[in-house]
Amino acid sequence: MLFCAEEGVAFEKVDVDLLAGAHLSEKFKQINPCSFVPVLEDGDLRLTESSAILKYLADKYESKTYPRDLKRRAKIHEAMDWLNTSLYRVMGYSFIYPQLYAHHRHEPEEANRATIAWGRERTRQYLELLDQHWLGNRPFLCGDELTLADFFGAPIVGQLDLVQAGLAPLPNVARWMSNMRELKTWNAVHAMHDGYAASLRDGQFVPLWDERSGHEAR
Ligand SMILES: N[C@@H](CCC(=O)N[C@@H](CS)C(=O)NCC(=O)O)C(=O)O
Repeated sequence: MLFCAEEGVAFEKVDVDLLAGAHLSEKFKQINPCSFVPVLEDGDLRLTESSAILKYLADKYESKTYPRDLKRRAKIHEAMDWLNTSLYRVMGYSFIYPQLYAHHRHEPEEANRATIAWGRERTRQYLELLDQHWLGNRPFLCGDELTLADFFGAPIVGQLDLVQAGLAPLPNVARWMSNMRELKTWNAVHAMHDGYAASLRDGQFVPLWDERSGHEAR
């Protein structure tokens, strides 16, 4: 949605109420048997997997953020693959989601706590890699220019808002996220996310950082 908003790609949005389990319904499984959003429908094309959808749209609309040069593209794919298969897997499915969503909780409660403790350690390691290796002192994930990898990665990292985990111990990630949050459509695209985060304000979550690190900073 952020990519489409920034690049002026018009689309019709169909909400799927994950909290009500709409993605698990037979009706939705006809559309995506894997029960995940997002799904793109473009004429006779039905496409799942967020990374594949972004690449398709960027190619279709010849976005500058997805240069055709073979080696630059390879680096964009590398960052997107790492974000999707490493950072997002542990941060989403082993740290954030088991704290938020009933259908991602492990049973018994002790197993859930252990999953979150494991996910917390791994999330910290991966966020430190994002800070020091993937970003370093570069403005964006693949260098000086905003690319598709930033569109993919920043909303993933933004999910830390939901469990009130800040970025204070990660100066490069904090700087990058603050630049991404300056994109002209960021706030509009994230209105629902921000409302959800606000509704969780009184929740008790496992702190990602030790108290001293100051987990308040966004
Ligand atoms: N590999 C899929 C994963 C997508 C994914 O995890 N989507 C989440 C929402 S962000 C979802 O649909 N979750 C369903 C659930 O939590 O059961 C992709 O990249 O599109």
